[in-house]
Amino acid sequence: MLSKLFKALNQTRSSLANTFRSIKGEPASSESLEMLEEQLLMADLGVDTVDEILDVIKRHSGQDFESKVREYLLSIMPERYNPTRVHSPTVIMMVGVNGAGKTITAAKLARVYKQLDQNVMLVAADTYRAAATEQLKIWSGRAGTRLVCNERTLEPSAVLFDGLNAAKSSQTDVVIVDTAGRLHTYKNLMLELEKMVRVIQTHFPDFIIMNLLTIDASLGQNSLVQAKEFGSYMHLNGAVLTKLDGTARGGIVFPLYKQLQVPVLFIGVGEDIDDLEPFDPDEYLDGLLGVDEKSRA
Ligand SMILES: Nc1nc2c(ncn2[C@@H]2O[C@H](COP(=O)(O)OP(=O)(O)OP(=O)(O)O)[C@@H](O)[C@H]2O)c(=O)[nH]1
Ligand SMILES: [Mg+2]
Repeated sequence: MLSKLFKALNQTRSSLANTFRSIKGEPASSESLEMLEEQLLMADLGVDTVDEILDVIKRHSGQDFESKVREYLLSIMPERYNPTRVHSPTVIMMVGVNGAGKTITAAKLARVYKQLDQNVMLVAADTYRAAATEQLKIWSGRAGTRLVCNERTLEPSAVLFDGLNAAKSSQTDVVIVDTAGRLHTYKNLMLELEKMVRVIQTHFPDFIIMNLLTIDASLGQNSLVQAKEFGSYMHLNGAVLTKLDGTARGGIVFPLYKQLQVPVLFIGVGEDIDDLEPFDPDEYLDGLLGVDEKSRA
């Protein structure tokens, strides 16, 4: 059976795999290498990684370079993420720009941890967008988890505080906090996030904090700027790459990790509650390069 991740990488793969195939088994011409370079850059793998891939191909020209390329890519990727290793209690802060997929991913994550028999709670700390709490209420129903919200306050730290207090008194393992979308250039909003993290550190020191940046895969290189900026206000433990199913630009995993040391931990592969996968480098490479396509079909 084809995995959801493999399917979600369909568009990225079809542009890359065809180009790889076209230079297979022959001495690579400069024209074909140029075409490959263009495709790899368009898929967001980043200049350094693309240069290195081209070097690997040149070194193995006319031979089976695919396995060498795969070997190289595996060596520069984040490890497989294992959500079963989550510490109890953990608070996951969902941060990112507007519309990246934070709210839906928060609910998808709640579902992942619930299925691992964790006691999970969602916290609606987006006090800016009118319909945000309503949206999370619907999605917490789909995830089958509890939700803490307070529509009478506009102070996200206050909702966070209430949520963590409730989590503490109910032996909650994983608290997932939805926050408002914010542009990384809005200093006051970024400082507000910093404050929320400080509230946890000061008042709830037992909680392990996991700051997760939600990134829309179709935004391309702009995601690196976002990661850098968010990372200057808070330690980013990892990223969730969403909407991989709707883009041919699935390669941002590489520069995020190589340049900024932000590992992708989860991948969003659709709009349903179950459309979230822990990051697995082997599966990801299968999906990206289509190397094992025949054996999987
Ligand atoms: N196809 C696809 N759509 C996604 C995925 N993740 C999120 N979306 C869609 O992206 C849109 C925005 O999702 P939200 O979760 O509301 O995004 P947000 O970051 O909370 O947005 P704000 O709160 O306004 O900042 C919705 O239409 C989602 O269905 C994904 O993995 N695949
Ligand atoms: Mg939201």
